[in-house]
Amino acid sequence: ALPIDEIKRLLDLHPKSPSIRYQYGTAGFRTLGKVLDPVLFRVGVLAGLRSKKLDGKVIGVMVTASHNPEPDNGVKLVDPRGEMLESAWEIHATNLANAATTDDFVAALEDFVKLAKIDLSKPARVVFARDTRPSGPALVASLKDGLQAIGAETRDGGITTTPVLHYLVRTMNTKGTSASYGDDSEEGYITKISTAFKNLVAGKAALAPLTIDCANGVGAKTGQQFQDALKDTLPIVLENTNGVLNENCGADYVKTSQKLPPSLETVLQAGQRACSLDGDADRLIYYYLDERRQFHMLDGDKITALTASFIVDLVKASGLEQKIKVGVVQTAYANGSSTKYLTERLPVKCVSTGVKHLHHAAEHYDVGVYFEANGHGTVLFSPQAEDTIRNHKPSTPAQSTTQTHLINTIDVINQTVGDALSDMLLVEIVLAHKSYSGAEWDSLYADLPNRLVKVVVGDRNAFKTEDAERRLVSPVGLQAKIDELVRKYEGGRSFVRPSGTEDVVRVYAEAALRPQADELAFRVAGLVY
Ligand code: 16G
Ligand code: ZN
Repeated sequence: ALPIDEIKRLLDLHPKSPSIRYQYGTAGFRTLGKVLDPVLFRVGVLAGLRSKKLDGKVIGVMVTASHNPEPDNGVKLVDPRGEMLESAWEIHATNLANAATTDDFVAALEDFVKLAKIDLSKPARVVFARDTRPSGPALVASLKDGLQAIGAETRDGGITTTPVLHYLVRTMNTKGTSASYGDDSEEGYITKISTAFKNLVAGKAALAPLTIDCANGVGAKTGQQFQDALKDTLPIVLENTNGVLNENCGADYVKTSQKLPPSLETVLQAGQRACSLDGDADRLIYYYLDERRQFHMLDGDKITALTASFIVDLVKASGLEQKIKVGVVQTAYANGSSTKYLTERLPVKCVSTGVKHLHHAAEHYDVGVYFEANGHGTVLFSPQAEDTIRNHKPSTPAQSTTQTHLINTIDVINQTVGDALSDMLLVEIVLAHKSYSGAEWDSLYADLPNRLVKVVVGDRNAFKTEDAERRLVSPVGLQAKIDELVRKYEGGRSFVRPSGTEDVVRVYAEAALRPQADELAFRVAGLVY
């Protein structure tokens, strides 16, 4: 049975204000850090139950609010293979978080245990970590109370990136099995990835220094570990390592404002490439300054184009073309030029925004490359594809070399979730192999000018979409008006969707020319408002 008395005693230390309603959304619970204390306790209990439900497999809990401002915080659960929490449980997380009183919570818990058929005699194992936010330590203390209340065996991953936490979950669950994903420690993570990186760039021309904007977040810490591990291979310069989190810097700032972080203006030289991480280091945006110090952004779509073609080339050169099919997953936010470029070369699927949709769709390919335009993404190798690659008998020395490259590529990539630093190293590998500068990479295709605006509306739930969020079905009649507007713009495309993380509706527009893209976005926003 549930340890009711212990749960009640500890829960009373974390009372919930009746006026706040929490919601487990696309990125878990996310709001002001100072109102999250009761949520963390309840998430601790839920994580324990999730582990029991899965026969004692390790569940992850990450305390972060990613690219949000410093006062925000959040929490999300990670399932045993390092993937997002099964969506059917999101509603239970929301219910438990909102139970008003101690008695309500215990009643909700008992109902849930019955409904989900959870065997309480099973063990519970949970690993947790947090980013650098000031509200983190107190929230972790609340989480630990929740884990104690349900009797979970815990491991504190400390202060680390979201992708490292995902890696820990996967490695703890596969330890000592044939599916082992590496050593279950942060050092294991750094060693696995940096070793594969070194193997892949061995013999290539010396790499030019790479500047990383760490968003003043936890990526600075992991970035430094890579800096040390790669000191003889890739000179890394870390910027924005301890100022205000995500303020005027970071991947979200760069992608949204389409600008260089002001703090890099004096640091970055013409022709030099650099990249920005977000606050928990699971998003990556590259850029460079041309000779005239003009800023050029290389976003998630450009990363897809670069890395997918690299993998396709390796597969071909290894003689595996018939056995392994590479495909790409994008969302409606993918630049139209990237979709055109990729569709001419590979199967491309468009899905709704949010990692769980992309990840799931990517699993349907032998090798699935997915990046959101905002820079979150990774590459997934199906278990069969991995076996095929590892067991392939090359018929020439050249095939043998590329096969080894493919195997190392698998090890550089964090397949559990988008990982800015691992993705960054993958990009560096491709640039080294192709001898590309930022400009050459950029010239794979030319981005269509685009604009994203947010609109505050009375009720964002009135906006319902279909066709991977590319068309509105409600409010009735609005899509027809958007279509009519879009037809007036050369190369025009626009869509409207409710945000999953903010109380707004987002409008995206692109067109052949910059002023037209801006105008279309604002005119569509005018229709929505
Ligand atoms: C979350 C998603 C991200 C998505 C973004 C869209 C995860 C882990 N993260 O940050 O993939 O791009 O939401 O936000 O799924 P929006 O719904 O507010 O536009
Ligand atoms: Zn993030």
